[in-house]
Amino acid sequence: MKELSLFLGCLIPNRYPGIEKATKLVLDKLEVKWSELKEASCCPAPGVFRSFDKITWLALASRNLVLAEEKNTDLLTLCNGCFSSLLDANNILKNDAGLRNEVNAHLKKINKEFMGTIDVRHIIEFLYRDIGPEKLGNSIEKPLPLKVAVHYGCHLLKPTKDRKLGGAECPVFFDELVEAAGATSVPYEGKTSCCGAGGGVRSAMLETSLKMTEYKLERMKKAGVDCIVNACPFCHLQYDGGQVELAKTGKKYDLPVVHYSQFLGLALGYTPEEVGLHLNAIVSAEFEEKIALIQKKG
Ligand code: 9S8
Ligand code: 9S8
Ligand code: COM
Repeated sequence: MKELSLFLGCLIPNRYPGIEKATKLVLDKLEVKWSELKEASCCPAPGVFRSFDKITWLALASRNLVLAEEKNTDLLTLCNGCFSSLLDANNILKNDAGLRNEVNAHLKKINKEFMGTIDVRHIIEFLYRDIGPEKLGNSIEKPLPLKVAVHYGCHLLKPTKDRKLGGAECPVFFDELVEAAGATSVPYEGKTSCCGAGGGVRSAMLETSLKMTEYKLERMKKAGVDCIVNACPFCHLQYDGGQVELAKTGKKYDLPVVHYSQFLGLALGYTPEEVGLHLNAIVSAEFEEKIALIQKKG
């Protein structure tokens, strides 16, 4: 495996920089070699660009892929949308000479060429396949005995054929990582369904997207969980900001939202503030106290 370049995308630096910080802390602690990917652009968001114009999507994605090729590193994404866009574009361009030539004609104008020499990873997929739940479990310093609603998100799972993570109906890999941190992944109805944000739904039809979020939140709440753990800053935003939007219509959930990098960071002994939980819209003093207590004891 090559070393990793961090691909942050748009949402993490702009909305939830704590996810970036937590990821860096966690990678360093696990002694994973990484570096920044300078001059990257939007991946671009698959649900928007890919749906409207395939060549524009591929051209923009290929530029990001080439930046990693030039460093001879694989790309590590922390977002399902970025993973989907870059992984799928990389596979298409590696396998379709016609599209590759078309895209390379665009890249030539900026003196770049797609070669197809690197792989695209997702932090969950990387931790699961390259480190593994068992080894990860052994490095946990402060096991978190919490009840968790795991939210996979659509683009981490589908299309399944290139993701090397098993099927999309009853996935287990993310639950295993959450349990490796000492928590219990609680089953709930509609677990693999969408948070409501993706595919431009949040931007174009906020009310519809919030209905989908409400569907999920109701079922998570009913399952009696302490928090939601996700793998994608867009899902993170939808659950966190969505709860604020839903509260305006009298629906209160107060469920803390945690990206897995942050969750793992807590289990490795970093404080809620160090992993950026205070940057969420929904800040639960009760949850943070619980973590502090666990960490003091553990
Ligand atoms: S970049 Fe621009 S909008 Fe976003 S975060 Fe993830 S998907 Fe890729
Ligand atoms: S789920 Fe459906 S399209 Fe997606 S991955 Fe992140 S945002 Fe939430
Ligand atoms: C969701 C990304 S993670 S997109 O809105 O479908 O592009």
